[in-house]
Amino acid sequence: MVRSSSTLHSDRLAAHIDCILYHTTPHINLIMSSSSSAHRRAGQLVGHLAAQHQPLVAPLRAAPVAFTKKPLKLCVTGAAGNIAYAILFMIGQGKMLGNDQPIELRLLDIPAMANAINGVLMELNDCAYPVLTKIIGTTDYKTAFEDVDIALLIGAKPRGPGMQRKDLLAANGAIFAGQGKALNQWAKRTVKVCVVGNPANTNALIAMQNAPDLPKTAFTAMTRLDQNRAMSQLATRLNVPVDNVKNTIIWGNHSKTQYPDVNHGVIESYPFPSLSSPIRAAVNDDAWLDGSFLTTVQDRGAAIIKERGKSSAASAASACVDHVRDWVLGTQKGQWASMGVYSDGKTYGVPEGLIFSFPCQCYNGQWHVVKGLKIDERSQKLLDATTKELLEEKRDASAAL
Ligand code: NAX
Repeated sequence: MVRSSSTLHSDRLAAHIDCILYHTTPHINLIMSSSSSAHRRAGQLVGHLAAQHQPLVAPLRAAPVAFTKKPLKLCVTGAAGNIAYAILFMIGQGKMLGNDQPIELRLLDIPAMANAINGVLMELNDCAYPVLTKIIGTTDYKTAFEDVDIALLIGAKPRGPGMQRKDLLAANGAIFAGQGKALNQWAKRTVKVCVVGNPANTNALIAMQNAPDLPKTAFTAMTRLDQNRAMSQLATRLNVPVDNVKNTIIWGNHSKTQYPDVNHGVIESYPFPSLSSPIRAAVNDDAWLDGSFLTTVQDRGAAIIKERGKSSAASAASACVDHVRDWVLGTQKGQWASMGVYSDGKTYGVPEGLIFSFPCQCYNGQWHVVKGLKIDERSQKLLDATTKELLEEKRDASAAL
């Protein structure tokens, strides 16, 4: 572009004005509040400079940012635990619902953790996150769940030494039955519930069964961490950005029987920027996809405990952020999110009445299972195995309650 000498001259002048303004702006503010004639002169100066070079003056006049959205009430259970210690700060940073969405946070844990909840609350306050317009710590279900829009049911009883699976199901069944009843009584009728606490699918089912006045679609279990783990394995294997890996699916239970399915996914911009390739073709190694890829994703939780000495916390928190964000704000066009949702008995042969992970698309605040995918014989066997486990968990949980 050819620029005239007068344009260059005015650019240089503008740079000088920038410099003057940068150094004098705080001073001008000070004068403005101290004397009316100085105020007038300073006002004229600012007006004059503003007319010449708008951007730097504009912030002087900018009003404080006001939220235009109504606050959402969001409850996190297990608020004194590890996952909560990561997710609460992500929520405060606006990563779940956007930084234009004010949130009233409720932190729920058991009475023995009352001091710990208070400590977390103090730290959240100290972060001075603008989106957190109110934070309440509580051990009481009514305070936690009243009028709540979103409930993240993270708190659960961990498996103790020598604990049988049916004991674990019984202990958690009691917690999630109680929380289901409390949500039924207190929550908004449009509440969205994401169950993270294990066994997540069956806990979500129990909560749902105990909330007959809420729609079944309100209850979901988190399998997004498994999806993210699968995407990351594929991206590493192919040396592509993880965002290029689309539509991997987690079917079934959040457990070792889950089926991470790559048959419907693609790698975008692979092998060339203008092309997309089916994942199987891109990887070109079925033995790996059907072998160590599968077991790595299925066993990832245990592998992290082995290395870190503690279970996944930040990655679980991040996945929960992804789950809720997609549910509330929508999945991107053509993209699927794996979510444990209520099975209606008409989809992919999964019997009615389980919380089963399916590929979903979300829009208008609702999830919709992606229908019509072709399931091959090998995949069907894997779907059957995870269905069988969920039916057993359901039976054992009902027997224990
Ligand atoms: P922590 O043991 O650190 O924290 C659990 C918290 O829940 C504790 O503060 C405990 O006091 C509280 N709690 C127990 N009963 C409660 C109740 N009735 N009401 C409210 N709070 C209650 O566990 P953390 O590492 O945070 O994990 C939480 C749960 O997530 C566990 O069940 C864990 O197995 C599960 N996970 C689920 C994942 C998933 O992908 N769905 C992955 C990560 C994680 O393993």
